[in-house]
Amino acid sequence: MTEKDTKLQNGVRTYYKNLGLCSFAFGSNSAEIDVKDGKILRIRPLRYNRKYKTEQLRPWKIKARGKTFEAPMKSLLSPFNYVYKKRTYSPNRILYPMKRVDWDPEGERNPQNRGKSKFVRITWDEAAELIAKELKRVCEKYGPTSVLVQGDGHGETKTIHGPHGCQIRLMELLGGYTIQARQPDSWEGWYWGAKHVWGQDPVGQGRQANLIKDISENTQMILFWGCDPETTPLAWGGLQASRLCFWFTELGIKSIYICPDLNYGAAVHADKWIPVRPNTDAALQLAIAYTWITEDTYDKDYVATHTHGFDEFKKYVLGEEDGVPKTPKWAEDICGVPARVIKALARKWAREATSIAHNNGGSYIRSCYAHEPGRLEVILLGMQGLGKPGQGQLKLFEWQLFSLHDQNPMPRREIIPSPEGAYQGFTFPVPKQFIPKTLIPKAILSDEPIIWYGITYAGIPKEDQFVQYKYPAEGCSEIHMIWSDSPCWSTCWNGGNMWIEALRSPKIECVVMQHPWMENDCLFADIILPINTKFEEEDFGVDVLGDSFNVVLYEGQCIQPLGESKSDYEAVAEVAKKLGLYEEYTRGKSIEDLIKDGYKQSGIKDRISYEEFREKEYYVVPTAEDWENDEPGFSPFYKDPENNPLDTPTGKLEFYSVGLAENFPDDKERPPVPHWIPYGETHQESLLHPRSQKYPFLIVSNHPRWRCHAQLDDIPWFREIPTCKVKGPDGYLYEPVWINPVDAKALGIKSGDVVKIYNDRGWVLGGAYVTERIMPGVVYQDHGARLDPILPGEADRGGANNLICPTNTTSKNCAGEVTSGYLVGVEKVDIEKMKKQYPEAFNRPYDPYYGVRFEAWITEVKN
Ligand SMILES: Nc1nc2c(c(=O)[nH]1)N[C@H]1C(S)=C(S)[C@@H](COP(=O)(O)OP(=O)(O)OC[C@H]3O[C@@H](n4cnc5c(=O)[nH]c(N)nc54)[C@H](O)[C@@H]3O)O[C@H]1N2
Ligand SMILES: Nc1nc2c(c(=O)[nH]1)N[C@H]1C(S)=C(S)[C@@H](COP(=O)(O)OP(=O)(O)OC[C@H]3O[C@@H](n4cnc5c(=O)[nH]c(N)nc54)[C@H](O)[C@@H]3O)O[C@H]1N2
Ligand SMILES: [Mo]
Repeated sequence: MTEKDTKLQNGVRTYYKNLGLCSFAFGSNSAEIDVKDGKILRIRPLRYNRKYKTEQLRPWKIKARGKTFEAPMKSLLSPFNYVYKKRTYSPNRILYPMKRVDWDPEGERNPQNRGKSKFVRITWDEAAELIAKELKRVCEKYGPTSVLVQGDGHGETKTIHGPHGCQIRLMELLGGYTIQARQPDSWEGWYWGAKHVWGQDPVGQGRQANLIKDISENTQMILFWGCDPETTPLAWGGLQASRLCFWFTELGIKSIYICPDLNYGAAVHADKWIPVRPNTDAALQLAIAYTWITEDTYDKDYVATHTHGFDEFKKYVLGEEDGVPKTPKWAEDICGVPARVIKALARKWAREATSIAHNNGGSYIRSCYAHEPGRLEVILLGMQGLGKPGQGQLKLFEWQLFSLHDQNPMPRREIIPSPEGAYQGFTFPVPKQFIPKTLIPKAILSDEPIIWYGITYAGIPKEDQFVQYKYPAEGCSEIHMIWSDSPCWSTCWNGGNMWIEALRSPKIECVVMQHPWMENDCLFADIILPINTKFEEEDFGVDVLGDSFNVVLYEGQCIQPLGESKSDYEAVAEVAKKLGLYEEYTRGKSIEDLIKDGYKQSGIKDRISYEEFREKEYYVVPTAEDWENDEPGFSPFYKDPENNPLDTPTGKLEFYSVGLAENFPDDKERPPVPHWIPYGETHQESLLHPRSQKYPFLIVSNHPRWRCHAQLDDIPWFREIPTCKVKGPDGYLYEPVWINPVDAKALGIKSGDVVKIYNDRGWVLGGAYVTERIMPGVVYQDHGARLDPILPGEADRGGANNLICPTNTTSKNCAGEVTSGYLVGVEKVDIEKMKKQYPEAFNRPYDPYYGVRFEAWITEVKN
């Protein structure tokens, strides 16, 4: 009997896996996977004390106001985890390598047909040979920097089988490459803005240590400002945030939600919902500051000792700079919040210990000029004494990011284990040539060199934002080949239609994509490699981003790889073999060697032996004994700013940014003191701009309730839910578009109608969902829907609204993405007429449970 057999119970073998969709080896959501007869039976929470004694784990307890909040003894999985077997067995899985029918490396390459022509099955041997040959050819002709590696993105949390960036290791052996540098998309407003007020490298969000205890004891009001604790923690935080919100209410803390939509968190937890027009928060914030200044209700002593440049800020707020006092009435007309509500909010905030809660900040920190509301929020917190008991900026998930203890608001765990020893995916070194992800289409399409500031990786110190970079870099080539393992740029980044144009450019001679599912950018590839899911491989994992405990896992192989699929690590290895670089690529290490390396460098080797770790298959890190002593949030700075300075040029909260003033003195779009900027040189996406006559709505494009970005759009259990998809009159399941009844009436739209959202960058369809949960003048459609092109580069049936979001970045000198809060028009569509107009797009083989069928894209049917 093998070791595995001895663990069978009723024919069921249980495996342990980290099911977060965060990737980069970090994740959360440890689960138990039950497997029977080679198939996944069910997915369940990990029981921490299944193999460890409860007291060994030292489960934390938070006691406040006579009540107790405790660590649960099982992981708090999200719906995304329970359904993941559906994703594994999805009919959209790519099960063998493929080649585009009219891409001939020896003859016509037909780049203009990418996204139109279909695919034909080839063998792994042929695919690896084709890729190796193309790599050699372009490297000889143009140099290795002509290969663009798209090796970033979220995805399955894999370590050895790194979901992204495995090709980087091979390209390094070939002498170089160009990397798509992923800008800090989750945190644009904090990164380009807040950092210049309070430092807080690398991300720009506030210090988190022990904030849950502090808030539980001291806070009277929490502002959930652009925050949905019932939705966005689902992807890799689980349900701890939800539990926390119930706990706050139990304690009598008031929950105020400030957002254009009554989001899912607000629907359950809000004491009050304050609807605000998308990306007009800066006006609201300025009016709050105005109220405090004119009513003399801000903390003057704190401002005197802890901040820099208040007078400059005050001048702007009072209208001494531009003749416009930023009164609540002034703000009302811009942001839609009645002046009396603004005043009431400002007064309550001045009276009560208030914290602001975020997941990552909401879509307004991913909109035009997002650095302005990002900076203003920190300034408001500062005006009331940031760091006083109960006054902080709380992050409701993604704890211990960048392996920092002070990023965790929950009781500290003894260690933050590291996956590094085993990790084979994306690596950090910046190669000779890189391009911010937001600028990739422009870089490819432009005949001139392009310039920007900052390396833009999420973890770079703020001083780098003052350094200018260029493409093509000195001594480097233009891009002629693309190798992507994250083929969802079109539905996830800024201006997908422009990206499609770039993919079809004759400059691009070869496009290789590796992915588990036939989706999105895959449709535009020349060669496709089939990738498997984490259930199909053995791996090493750590769980540190959420929940109650940190966990280290030996992740056994649950099932055999489906079809001919391989992991990304193995797929690149096939190409390495053809180039004679297999040994160098794997450094002679087996998977078992890498698991051992992972264990050795994870930080747990003095806590549990390798044998016991392999026997138990997971290790739970106990709560630190002295966690209650950790100083919460900004308390050290509040108590003693001289000895605990911030990481800013003056060491203080900079209402006037010294770094920005020195480096960009003439930047009207990010001046030293934050401003309300409705439009400017870079963006004209405001209702105050004449463009709004043509496109009279602002769109909110949130992180999807029922997906993780581009992931999970083919889950039948979700697709049945009315807020997941809206069934059109033609039976197609459209991506919902929320419209207020007032607007719906004016436009003659009712729930279930197919609508078109459009602007000068193209149009996408959606299914109308008429509801008062969205404020008038605003429409809401989640981001990341799966592409179903009507006219590639112009129109889409799937509802991938990123195709039509702005192509310009946050502002002139900030290369961040703008993906929400922009202008669109909305109208009802006659679907029968449209069907006749675009018969090819509307007659694709389709299954409501999964979406467009795999067969739509291939010339031969499977089997
Ligand atoms: N409209 C709008 N757009 C936004 C935002 C917004 O708020 N609104 N937010 C932005 C933010 S914060 C983010 S983080 C981005 C997210 O953008 P991404 O991180 O790019 O999106 P994901 O869909 O999570 O993942 C990337 C891809 O990896 C694939 N993948 C998963 N596992 C594997 C694997 O093991 N191997 C391979 N090869 N592929 C795998 C997925 O299927 C998907 O295609 O979107 C940004 N775009
Ligand atoms: N279910 C699910 N969970 C996810 C993800 C996912 O794709 N799906 N993605 C993960 C990733 S990568 C990230 S970065 C985080 C993102 O986490 P967040 O940044 O919190 O997510 P968002 O959905 O962008 O915004 C949250 C809320 O902000 C509000 N909002 C939108 N626009 C505005 C505005 O202009 N002003 C104000 N005041 N409020 C606004 C909306 O009510 C929205 O529900 O989520 C992570 N978790
Ligand atoms: Mo993100």
